[in-house]
Amino acid sequence: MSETAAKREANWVESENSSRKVKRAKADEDNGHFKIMFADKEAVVILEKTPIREDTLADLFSGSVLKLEMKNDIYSTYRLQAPHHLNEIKTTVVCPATEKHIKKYQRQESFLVEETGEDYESITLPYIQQQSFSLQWVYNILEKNAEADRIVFEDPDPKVGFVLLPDFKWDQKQVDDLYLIAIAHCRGIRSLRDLKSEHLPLLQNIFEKGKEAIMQRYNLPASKLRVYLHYQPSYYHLHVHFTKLGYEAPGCGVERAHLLADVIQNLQSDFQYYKTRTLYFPLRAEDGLLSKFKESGKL
Ligand code: G7M
Repeated sequence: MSETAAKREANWVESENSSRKVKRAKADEDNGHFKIMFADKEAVVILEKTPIREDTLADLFSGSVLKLEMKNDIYSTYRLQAPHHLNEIKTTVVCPATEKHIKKYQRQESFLVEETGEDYESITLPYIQQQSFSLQWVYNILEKNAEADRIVFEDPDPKVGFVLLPDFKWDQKQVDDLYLIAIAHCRGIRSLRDLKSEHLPLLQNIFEKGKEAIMQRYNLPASKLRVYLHYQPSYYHLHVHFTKLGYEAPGCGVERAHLLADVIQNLQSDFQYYKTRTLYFPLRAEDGLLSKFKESGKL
């Protein structure tokens, strides 16, 4: 540890219904990086300020303390201290976190990789077969062992069925940042690269029924939705992202997101499209897959 290192400890109180659990949380600060430990297990903790909702504005203005910072002519800036109930921070915890989880959430430079069909077979596939994140959370959802009360829609068919539920990035407090994921019931489709024309009924079913369910539950028409797959995904089990158009969801840029409507059309015109195409995607500096591309002289 460097000379600037500091240790902080706090009680982390978890409350679910009426029960409260207290865990000891330790943060070791080393040159501005925090390593968080819960009960001596390494953890990733993601803290996010959520959007301000229009329906809370009256409460916000009447219940806050305003401190003037500066005033100049018609312009002034303030520090606003909001009441407790409007000052929550959405907190996501991964614990115990693997080294790979810790790297995933660290700020890192990215590099665009060009992957031919052959590169996928010789570099990417062997890597993801050895190194990918556990899919336990996905199976827990499909088997109703977790998040069952959050399911928005399910088609139980083993071939074309799926579960639609809020992505854990969405706190569901406002539709402005709506984010749902549809997880296919069938197993074994790792990513875009495994998709063939035989999967068209599954993809079309997810597209149509997912849009219908979102219209029914959130009153958002298809024209307000961005429906896409990631390549590379973080989790190699087929799932589709549904986000509100206009919300810049992480990973919705052209270098990572593939519109489901395009994926369907591409497979309709060429059943081998995703097996043979060169695909481009960003990888972060410490991603092991990037090292494999470098070792193969591809970068
Ligand atoms: O990048 P990829 O296409 O693999 O996206 C996976 C999505 O799953 C991301 O948008 C994550 O936020 C979401 N996600 C990851 N986990 C571990 C969970 C979870 O446990 N529950 C839910 N509902 N979404 C998750």
